[in-house]
Amino acid sequence: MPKDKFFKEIANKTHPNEKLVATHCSYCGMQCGMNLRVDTSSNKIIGVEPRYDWPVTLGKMCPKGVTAYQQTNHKDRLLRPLIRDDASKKGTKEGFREASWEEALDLIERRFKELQAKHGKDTLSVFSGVSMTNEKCYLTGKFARLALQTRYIDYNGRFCMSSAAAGFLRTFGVDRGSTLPWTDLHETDCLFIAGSNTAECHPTSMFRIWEVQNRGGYLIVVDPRETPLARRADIHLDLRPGTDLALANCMVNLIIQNGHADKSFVESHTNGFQELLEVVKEFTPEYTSEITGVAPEKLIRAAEIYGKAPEAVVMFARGIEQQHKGADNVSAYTNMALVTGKIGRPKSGVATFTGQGNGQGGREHGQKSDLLPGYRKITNPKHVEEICEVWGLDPEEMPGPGVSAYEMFELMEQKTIRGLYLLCSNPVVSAPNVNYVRAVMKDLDFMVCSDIYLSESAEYADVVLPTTTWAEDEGTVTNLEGRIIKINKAQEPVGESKPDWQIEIEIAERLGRGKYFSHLKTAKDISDEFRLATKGGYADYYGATWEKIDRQHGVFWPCKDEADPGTPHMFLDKQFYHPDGKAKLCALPYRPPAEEPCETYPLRLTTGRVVYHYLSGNQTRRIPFLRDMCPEPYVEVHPETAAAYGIAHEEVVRLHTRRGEMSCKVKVTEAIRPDTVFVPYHFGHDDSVNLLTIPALDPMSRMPEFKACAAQINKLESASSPLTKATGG
Ligand SMILES: Nc1nc2c(c(=O)[nH]1)N[C@H]1C(S)=C(S)[C@@H](COP(=O)(O)OP(=O)(O)OC[C@H]3O[C@@H](n4cnc5c(=O)[nH]c(N)nc54)[C@H](O)[C@@H]3O)O[C@H]1N2
Ligand SMILES: Nc1nc2c(c(=O)[nH]1)N[C@H]1C(S)=C(S)[C@@H](COP(=O)(O)OP(=O)(O)OC[C@H]3O[C@@H](n4cnc5c(=O)[nH]c(N)nc54)[C@H](O)[C@@H]3O)O[C@H]1N2
Ligand code: SF4
Ligand SMILES: [Mo]
Repeated sequence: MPKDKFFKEIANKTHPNEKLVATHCSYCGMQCGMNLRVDTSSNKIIGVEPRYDWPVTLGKMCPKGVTAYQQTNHKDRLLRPLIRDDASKKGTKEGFREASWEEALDLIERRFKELQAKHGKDTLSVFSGVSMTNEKCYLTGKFARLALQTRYIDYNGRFCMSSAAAGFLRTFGVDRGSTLPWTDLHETDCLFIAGSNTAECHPTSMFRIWEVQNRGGYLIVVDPRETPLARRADIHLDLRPGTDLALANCMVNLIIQNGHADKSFVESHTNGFQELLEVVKEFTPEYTSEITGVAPEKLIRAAEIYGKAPEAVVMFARGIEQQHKGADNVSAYTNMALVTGKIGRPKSGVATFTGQGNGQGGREHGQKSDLLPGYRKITNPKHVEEICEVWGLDPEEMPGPGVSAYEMFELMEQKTIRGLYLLCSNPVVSAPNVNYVRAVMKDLDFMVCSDIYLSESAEYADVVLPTTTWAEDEGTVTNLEGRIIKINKAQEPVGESKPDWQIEIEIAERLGRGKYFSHLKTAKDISDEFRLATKGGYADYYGATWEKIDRQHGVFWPCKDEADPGTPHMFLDKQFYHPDGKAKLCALPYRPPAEEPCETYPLRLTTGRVVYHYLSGNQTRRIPFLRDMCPEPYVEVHPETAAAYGIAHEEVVRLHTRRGEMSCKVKVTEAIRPDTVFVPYHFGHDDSVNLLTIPALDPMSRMPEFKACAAQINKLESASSPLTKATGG
């Protein structure tokens, strides 16, 4: 009996009063397969089971995944719209009252129209996120450009995947996060993983990574902390935060010196080798060790192992990307694969661990300030014409490019932007330098927030709209492999909540723009228009019908038509997406982090995640098990550093940077460099480490440098020293 059928039959037999809805997790880019258990008398979700038939994750899930189902019928769900009557209470949970949809939408219509009449169309902005289906992401881009008619839209992927996107675009001419399917990973001979806490952030990748080692292959990890992944590594390159560019250049230099470059591949399929050689030759193990703090012998050994491995995959995540040279880091690590020709074939390649559930699809179809569906450029007249044809729009009417996520806040401060439609993001927790972000959001003329719960950001809104969880609607998302998969609806929306696409269409109609939206009655209608809008773009989804996704366990883009099965492996024909078909080797001189430690701020602060929480924590902090396991932020400090400052394990300390301050408990651990401290960022209000982070943006990707800034740590009794007062936020 075929495996799928076997499991389907078991499911039906063992659950007489339940139905199972095959779907995927709401959270990270792994998109683990799961069956939601639905009680057939109440039609409510009551639990979850793993999906063994899902080829990527084979029945595995992490602590967030097994509790994700608890979100939908959670007591904190927003059930009706809220209107703020008391503007003086902005920035708190107070001052709201429940309202009907009619009243809430009337108010939005009136305020949007007033603002635009007075200040022009571009006075409104959209800030969105990618925990939404492709259909919603697509519609949100269309909503900004056609309903609000504004140029200002950007999204939380700017804080997440934008450096990977910019680096891949420059190197390959295309941005698909992985050049190969995950089902290849365990068969490679060497995994070189930089800046990824895989065991906590993409836990269901781990069985493949361990399998590489079990088969005699190697794991090399680059991380300032000894994460669970680094602990298992054959080599752990424990660098100083923000110094990856030097380390990557050193790897390439040694690979070439060791004779492990593939000369014929380099000649036939790449440009820029001579320039690369000029830049990397300076990065000897000794010089690189001075910059990175990694022992020269370890650098030598790592380059040798990667260079010799018959098949190898270079992987990375936000550790290297969330730097003000994140796009350069991406291209620099990708140089390793290109110089050795270990790309464009099974079991070898390059992959970034895409973050959010739809971090890949959500960045391709028009939520980014300069992009239109199918990864088309809004600055390219031909691309604009192609989309206008689908939308029935005069190209003259297409708004131009906007600005990046953090830069939108700067335009709010300057009053270029006065209105905000925020959905699917919680920037007062997750943007850098949140003291500033909170101040400008408080000062907006009018703000709408759509969420499933009252988030910290919703506290700044004038109108809060209740929307649906991932389990109350259907559509597609694109996982970290570039595989388009189907999310299925398990229950009806709670209370009066509505899917984001429906809310956007209703607002569009009220703004007199219904002719572009009213034909879209269901998620499937949007899917059909969306696939058509991507046709001919390089992120082509046209052939990825829902029926094909079901039949094939997902469809990898590009997928041009009904006959095309999709593209699990990129570049098999050694054709890259630049006009000459070659990939670009990038020569990238080293630059230090934007803010280096100094006498006043002597430590390097880096930030990131724990396994129990997701992003701003607005979802996971409400799940009892996850909250109990990690109730509050903490700072990881090396024992030597703790001793030097006279601070003890679990003592509460105050952290300061040039932008702000926060208190939290100390976790003394040897799993971090003595010159570095780490704080997870999943907490709101005074517990947000983004009070401290620096908004230094990468010039190419506009990614903030979440991963490195200069900080001081103080015992509590000295926390209000003159120094602190002079510099605190
Ligand atoms: N549990 C959990 N899983 C998640 C998420 C979550 O919030 N929680 N979020 C999802 C999302 S959206 C994302 S983007 C991904 C993020 O996934 P990851 O990028 O794996 O997570 P981070 O914790 O941000 O950072 C990864 C590692 O980078 C290291 N690092 C810090 N500075 C540097 C540096 O300068 N160089 C190098 N080489 N490493 C450095 C940190 O020590 C950390 O171990 O996870 C996804 N999965
Ligand atoms: N210091 C520091 N800061 C960081 C990072 C870091 O490593 N360090 N990482 C950055 C990264 S990689 C990311 S991805 C960002 C993410 O940061 P955010 O964009 O703030 O991410 P979330 O917490 O997922 O916010 C999503 C919000 O939308 C709600 N929501 C969920 N589903 C839906 C839906 O379908 N519709 C609507 N309307 N709402 C929904 C959730 O309840 C939540 O309030 O944070 C960034 N910030
Ligand atoms: S690994 Fe990611 S997708 Fe899988 S269960 Fe955990 S959070 Fe969900
Ligand atoms: Mo992310």
